[in-house]
Amino acid sequence: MTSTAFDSASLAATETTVSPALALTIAGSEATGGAGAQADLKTFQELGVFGIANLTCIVSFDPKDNWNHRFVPVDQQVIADQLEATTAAYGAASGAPTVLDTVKIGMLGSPATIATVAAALSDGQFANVVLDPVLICKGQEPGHALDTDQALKAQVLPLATFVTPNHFEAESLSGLEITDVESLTAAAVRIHELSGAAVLAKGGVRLEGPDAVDVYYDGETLEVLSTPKVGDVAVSGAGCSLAAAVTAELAKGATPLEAARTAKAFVTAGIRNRVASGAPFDALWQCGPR
Ligand code: PXL
Repeated sequence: MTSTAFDSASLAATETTVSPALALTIAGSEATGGAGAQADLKTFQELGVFGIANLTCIVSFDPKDNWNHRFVPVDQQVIADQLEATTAAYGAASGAPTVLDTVKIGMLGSPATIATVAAALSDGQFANVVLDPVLICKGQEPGHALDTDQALKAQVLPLATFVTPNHFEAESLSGLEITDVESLTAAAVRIHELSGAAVLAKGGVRLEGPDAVDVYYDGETLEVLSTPKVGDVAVSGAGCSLAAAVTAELAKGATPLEAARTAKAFVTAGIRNRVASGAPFDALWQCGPR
């Protein structure tokens, strides 16, 4: 006989009329469940938000090739179909009791996908557009990656209301070298000037010192968010989960600064409770805060 955590009789008797906040992630699938849409949905669920995922690509790490990414794009029409279905079900004209107005953008992976997604975002249906500017994918062909980076900067960055670049992405988007909190701050200010968005620039384990330092800047408020580092190695899914937690909090009505603070605490707890595997990196576990 199998046992479950739930009592099926009392579950069947439970009914709720609460209409939860909604959030969409437009992201890639990462097959092992650490990053990508899987991390986003787990984060949304953990933070009490009804999660929706529209997939842009499927990434399978290759254990025979140093765990590099094998990247397969989803057909453009299929991406457009997912966006159409989601908008019809939850968009402003859908008649849904709670309207979907918050989206997270994760890995897009190709100029074609960037054009498809930018077109869907440009009608202004989303009040909150959280961009995790995933620029490089291990194992991607460099020429292709450069085209993708340029398209992301030109077409999606201007639509974002909140951006969460990591160390590498913040250097690439700002054109500045980042070696310490001061240069991370300068990069956050520059990316705000370029995009108009609130920026949470992540130093993570990349900056020296005992603390994992991120810088928040929205044009008015500058805040350095700092927590003691949990180990010195980056954990898979930390960036995705941080941006997803920001997204979930914005969907529930938090201010951008409140969302950044909650997301930092959520990810720190998830890193403390990380999951090990046969891969050479651990994965963040979203149930950490429980
Ligand atoms: O963590 C960045 C990321 C985002 N999205 C997908 C990924 C990865 C990294 O592996 O595979 C789909």
